[in-house]
Amino acid sequence: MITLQNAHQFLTLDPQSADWRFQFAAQPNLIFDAAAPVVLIRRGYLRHPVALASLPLEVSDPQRVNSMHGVCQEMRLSWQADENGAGVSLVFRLLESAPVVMMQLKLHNDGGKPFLVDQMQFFHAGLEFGSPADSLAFHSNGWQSWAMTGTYGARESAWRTKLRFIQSPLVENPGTPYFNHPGHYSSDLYGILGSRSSRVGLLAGFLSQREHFGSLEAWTVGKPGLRLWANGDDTRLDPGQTMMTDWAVLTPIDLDATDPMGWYLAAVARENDARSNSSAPVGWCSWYHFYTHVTAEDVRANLKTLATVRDSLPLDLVQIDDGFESQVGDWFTFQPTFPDGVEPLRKEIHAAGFTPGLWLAPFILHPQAKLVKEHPEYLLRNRLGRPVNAGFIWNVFTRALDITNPGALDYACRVVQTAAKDWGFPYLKLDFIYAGALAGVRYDPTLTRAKALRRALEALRGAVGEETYLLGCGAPLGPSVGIFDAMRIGADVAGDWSPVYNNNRQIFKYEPHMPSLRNGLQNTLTRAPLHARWWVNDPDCLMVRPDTRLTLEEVQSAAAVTALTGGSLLLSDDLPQLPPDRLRLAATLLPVIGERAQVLDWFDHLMPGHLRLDLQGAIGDWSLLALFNWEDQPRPAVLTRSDFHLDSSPLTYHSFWGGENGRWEGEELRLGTLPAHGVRLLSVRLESADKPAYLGSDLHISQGQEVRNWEWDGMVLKVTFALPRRAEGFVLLTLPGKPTAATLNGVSVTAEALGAGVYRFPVVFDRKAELWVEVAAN
Ligand code: 9PG
Repeated sequence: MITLQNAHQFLTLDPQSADWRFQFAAQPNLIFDAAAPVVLIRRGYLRHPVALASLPLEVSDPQRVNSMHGVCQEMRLSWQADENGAGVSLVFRLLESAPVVMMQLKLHNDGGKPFLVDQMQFFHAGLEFGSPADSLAFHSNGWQSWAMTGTYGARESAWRTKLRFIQSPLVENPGTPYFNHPGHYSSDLYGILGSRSSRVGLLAGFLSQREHFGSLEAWTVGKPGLRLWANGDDTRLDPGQTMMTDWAVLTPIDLDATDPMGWYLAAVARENDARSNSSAPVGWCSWYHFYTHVTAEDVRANLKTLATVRDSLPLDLVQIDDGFESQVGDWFTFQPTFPDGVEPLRKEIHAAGFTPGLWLAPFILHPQAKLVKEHPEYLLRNRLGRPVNAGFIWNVFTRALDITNPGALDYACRVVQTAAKDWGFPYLKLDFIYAGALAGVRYDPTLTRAKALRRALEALRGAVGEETYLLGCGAPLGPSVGIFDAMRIGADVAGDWSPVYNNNRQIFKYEPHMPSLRNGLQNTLTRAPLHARWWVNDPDCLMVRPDTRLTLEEVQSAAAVTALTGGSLLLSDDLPQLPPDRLRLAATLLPVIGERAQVLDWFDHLMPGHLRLDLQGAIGDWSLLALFNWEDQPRPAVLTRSDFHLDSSPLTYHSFWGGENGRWEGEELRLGTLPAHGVRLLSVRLESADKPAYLGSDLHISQGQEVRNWEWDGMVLKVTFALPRRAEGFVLLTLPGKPTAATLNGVSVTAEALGAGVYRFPVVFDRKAELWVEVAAN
């Protein structure tokens, strides 16, 4: 046996079979037993593994090496090339500073003939957690923006689209198998198999997807296990060439840590030079009211309203979505409803003091696009020479560009460059990016799908320059890190809770990736940890208008999820028609909090329902707690301290939309009924006995960030409010004595006593206000 070890972990390798096993020092019950790697290649029509077991293996002596993630112990396994020249090697690295195993596979063609690479499998491993099999769960990550992400319990089946050739091309990685029976799961890029009882998980995944789309398979039936591989996509490896995988990693996860995936997410950001300093867009988008029927006049009318209501609703971005172009694929000609194209609108948006944004879909084609007829050679095709299906969208089966064809890539680059440089848009939403990575026969057969996509994305970024803000959408996640400033991380929202098509709700109810508020919120919650690490998360638009099929409670849940997960905030209603109460609801989210909450039950429920965001400010420390009810019927609103990781200190609370407030002493806090799909959003803080405290407000969703300054001299409390807008509402203060006098900006105000030392002060101000309260000695 050969061992490689450090303070965090040790790996043992059988030099005969190349089977390996490792354990982490801090998780002695987690045992990982892996079989030797498997490399599948094709010569002609025959797919076969490189026969590693029968080839001489050389194992290097352990070495200490530097990597961008820290110092590692490294060991190299090199197999002699087989009779056709296929030579495989595997590198192990154990990180010294953290319990992390890194791995890379290499495949070299030493022979005289090319072969095709089907799959490079790192391991097929059995796992032990030292806890009952039915406590196991698997966290599955979807391939691209819209693809569902969440944790399945051992008895649950993964959600999978039933709309095979209609939806699958969009959301499923052709290299990943999808299962829909209990106990068998798959994932893209990363996945976590863990135990809900022992609270330990194992994350397996890739640090990048510049070379391959890496996939995972997990099972909880029989002996639980994991399989991890890089998809070769039948890419040709020519004589003398080497194919190297992205780095794979294995790392144990404390499921209850405040930042369970922290190491991994930061490592991916490092590995790909993520654009993680970009600011979160705040604005308006045309899609979710006007859809493809949008006109230049609609955009103008909304721009006018945005300017008019700016004092109470300060938004910045005005993004024109799909509907201006004459056809998806024909980007230089326009619909009659945009008679002068989009450049004049860009100027008007600029002149009004907003940031203009434009939607483009550079890799996908409407079958009737002129480009299809003019350049049939640009189309990605299958083995039979037929254009591949990029999914059923806009009520047609769409086509994709072969982005390895220089002419096609050049066209895509010209499209984005024209929008950025000639039309002058500083913000572009690049949609349907997956279309560049569909399975097909490519112009350049030596590029994997991931590599082809990564190169094309780099070319697009090069074409628009560093300064253009790029939002990715419908995009495979891995190759996008480092390219996009912001990324859609879930399905489209819609004016319906669950998916509907042609008025049919029942058939589509469990479609996991189709537009619907539920599907949008699902990933906004489960992919929240990616925010401000890989990019700015885009949770999709917040629809607040009253004339959808959404209840007020559903709109509040959407607002709470959007505000607490820290990503962008885009409204998408027809603003001239928006009633004042809904406008106010949206305004309370401004300015955006910009921080991401902990999703406490991310491993325990498919759709997590517990968020906690700890905040600090002039008023001290406080927390926002959100309890959601994702069930289809109302249930009692019961918050428990253990669910929110709170100790037993006495707390005070105020519920943002419900208005309930008071003390929280015991384990549970019962707050009446939580409607279906509704939320209780509470601010809670430690009770302070003899000093004034800020209990909450209805001015801003943070219930505290609106306070710039807080001064208490024992008799007078001075509170300074600052917001980038008008505000009207109330604040709740806990006072150690009766307020004898109070003024707001010098004008006397009267507090309402709510009992137990709590007083409600009406406030109305524009940007800034001073509230002075004289408190009687007790
Ligand atoms: C414009 C829209 C909006 C939206 C994008 C994207 O058929 N489909 O499954 C499907 C999925 C998503 C989709 C359209 C169709 O929406 O996410 O924000 O820009 O394109 O067409």
